[in-house]
Amino acid sequence: MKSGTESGVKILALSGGVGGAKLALGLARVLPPGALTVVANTADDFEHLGLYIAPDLDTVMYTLAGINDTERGWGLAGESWQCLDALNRLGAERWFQLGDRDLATHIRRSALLREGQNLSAVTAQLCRALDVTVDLLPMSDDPVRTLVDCEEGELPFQHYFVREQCRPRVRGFRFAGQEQARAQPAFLAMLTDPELTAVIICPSNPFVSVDPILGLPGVREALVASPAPVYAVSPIIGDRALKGPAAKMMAELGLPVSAASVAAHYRGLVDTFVMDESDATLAATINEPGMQIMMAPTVMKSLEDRERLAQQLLDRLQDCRP
Ligand code: FO1
Repeated sequence: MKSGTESGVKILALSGGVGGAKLALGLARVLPPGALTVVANTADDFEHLGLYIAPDLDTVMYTLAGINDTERGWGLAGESWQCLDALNRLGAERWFQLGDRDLATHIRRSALLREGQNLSAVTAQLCRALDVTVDLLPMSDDPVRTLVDCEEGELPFQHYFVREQCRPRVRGFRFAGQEQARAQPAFLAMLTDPELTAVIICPSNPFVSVDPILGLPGVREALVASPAPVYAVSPIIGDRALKGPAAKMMAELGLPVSAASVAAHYRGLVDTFVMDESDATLAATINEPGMQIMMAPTVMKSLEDRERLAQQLLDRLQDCRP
């Protein structure tokens, strides 16, 4: 098969953690080499036990490397927890589970960052070491941090998500540092590339995984201006999120819990909104200006499911090409 650059196909996928990583893997497997760039959310990164942790970036990296724990959704397969146990014995907190092998990633990344490399360079180095051939970029090399406004006040994202198990009722979100941050330069260059084939917003949480990326200076404007079609796959099917707290957040924000709310969230930005085929009745009621609806099987349990959804997106792109 011709490589991505030879074939001229250039797909840009925007991803959060688990759900996004599944589609990213499907795309990686059906696209020619070099055709896919994945931009991952880094607003849920944080410093913990003295290390720089990048959960979404790592979930995508481990998934693309085929070494992720598919049951848990995050971390590495076949993990052990001896270091965390030992740290805990020495008085360290253990609410955030860092496995022994996963810790190697955080130790190495933290050291390289301390030496002065930026997150993009470090990510590229880790990906090379793990034989990830897809271009994986952090959304920015600058710090952006999600703060969850909830009944307890403003909580850093991982405190809300992992330590508090998403229990507090949310009122809104703030992305500290977003206005000053620069979108990763290769990401921004792709958005303004006239040769870009398509942008695919993966089935990730629109509020805390995709909005941190879209809100970076210049990104929304570039997406709107880009002649490339923008696809978004709904992470909500029926009245449930495939994974994580998206449905709970929607309800607490006073929005109807359905893919229609996700479509409304992406109004003016997305050309084709992809909904699960089980939501056909709802799909008929969605009338967002400029937005087409595509029905597809979006539940990705197996590798075949991931590849099938990816292939259907590419087939649709092919059909719609002038
Ligand atoms: N999620 C959890 O629910 N509990 C954990 O202890 C946990 C640890 C963890 C360690 C490394 C990593 O890369 C991810 C980890 N996650 C954990 C997942 C992660 O915090 C969230 O899934 C994302 O931040 C939301 O996209």
